[in-house]
Amino acid sequence: MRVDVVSIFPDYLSVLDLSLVGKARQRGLLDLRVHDLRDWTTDRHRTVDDTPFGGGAGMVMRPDVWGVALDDVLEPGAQLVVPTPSGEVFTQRHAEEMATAEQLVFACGRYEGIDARVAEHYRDAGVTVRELSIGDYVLNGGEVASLVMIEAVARLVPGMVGNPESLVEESHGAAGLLEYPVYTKPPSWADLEIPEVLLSGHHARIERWRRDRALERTAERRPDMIAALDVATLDKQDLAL
Ligand code: 6GU
Repeated sequence: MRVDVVSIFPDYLSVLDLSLVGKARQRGLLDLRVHDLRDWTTDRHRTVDDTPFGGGAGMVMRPDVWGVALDDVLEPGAQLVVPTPSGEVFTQRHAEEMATAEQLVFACGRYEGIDARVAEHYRDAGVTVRELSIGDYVLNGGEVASLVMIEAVARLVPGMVGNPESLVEESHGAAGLLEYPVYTKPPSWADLEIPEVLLSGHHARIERWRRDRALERTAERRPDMIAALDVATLDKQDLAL
C-alpha cells in the first residue's frame, strides 16, 4: 500500500519511522511518503493561506496551492483523506474500507481549514474523498489525526500484524462489543487475584465468562454500542443479563 501525507509540518510525521508502521516500511509492505505543502508554492514567502471570504477569525488554506500538490501526488484509484473536526467520525469501518485502497493521500490542514472547493473539486473528478474527524475535540491541525488513521489502517493491511487472529476478537470488531478484561502472570498481585474461571481449563465456561464481561463493560462504558447491537447476534444467556 502507498500512503502520502501532505503537510506544512512534515516533521510532525517523523514518528512513522517507529514501531509497527516503521517496520512495515522497512519490509516494503508500506510505501509511505511525507511531503511539505510549501514545496508547491511559487511565491517568495511560500504562502499557503489567506483571509476568509465573508470575514471572520483565522486564515484559510488556499485551494490553488493544494490543487497543484494533490494533482502531483494523487495516483489513479487513490482515496483522498481530509482530516477535519467537521468531518464524519472515523471508525473501524472506515479503517477497513481505507485498508483496501491502493493509495491513501492525507491532506493535512492547519489554521481554520482548507478552502472547501478542494474536497468538492476532487469529488467531482471521481476521487473518493473522505472528510474525517477522530473525535469531538479540536486539534490544531490534521497531522496527529492522520497519524491515528494511518496506524489504524496499517495494522489491517495483510502481513502487518504478526498474528492475524489478534485482529479478530478485539474491541470494535465484528461482535460490536468492547473487549473483555485480560490477565497474565502473576496470578496474585497487589492483593488482587485473577478470576478463577480462567484457571479452570474449561474452554466453554471461559468463553461464556469473557462474553459476559464484554457485554457488562460495553453496557457500562458504551451504551450507544449496546443500542446498535443486532439482536440476532445475541444468545439466550446474553439476553438473561
Ligand atoms: Cl481530523 N482535525 C482537527 N484539527 N481537529 C480534530 C480532528 C481533526 N478530529 C478531531 N479533532
